[in-house]
Amino acid sequence: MKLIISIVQDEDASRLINNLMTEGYRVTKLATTGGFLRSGNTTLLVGVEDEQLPNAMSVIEKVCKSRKQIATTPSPISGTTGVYMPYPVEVTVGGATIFVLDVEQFTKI
Ligand code: 2BA
Repeated sequence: MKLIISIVQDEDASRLINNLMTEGYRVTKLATTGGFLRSGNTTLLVGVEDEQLPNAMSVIEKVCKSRKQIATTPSPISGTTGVYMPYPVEVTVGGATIFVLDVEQFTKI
């Protein structure tokens, strides 16, 4: 058995959950925050049998789109004033950041 940990954009989360559930997967949704942008994203936990992994991954790939986002990160531009200026940078976020872990044990009590 595998555990898919998939970090996706909030905009894609609802459709992804629907598609995964329609295909018979069980999903747990966590509200998470990215360390770099400090904005909300969604982490989905999906436990699957080994043979289901390729199909589950293809569902995620189909739904999750990459997008460009402007991030204003505090940056050390101090000049003579010593003031820190917000510095806008464009980053490409997603489609999905996916970790696949081996599950040692799965129990429901
Ligand atoms: P964030 O950390 O908010 O990162 C959002 C996007 O900002 C990233 O998109 C990437 O394009 C950019 N970015 C992140 N760190 C950067 C850096 N040090 N310098 C320049 N640009 C940077 P994604 O790579 O698609 O990541 C989307 C979200 O997935 C991340 O949100 C984070 O929540 C998660 N994530 C990505 N890689 C991860 C990892 N190795 N471990 C844990 N979480 C990860």
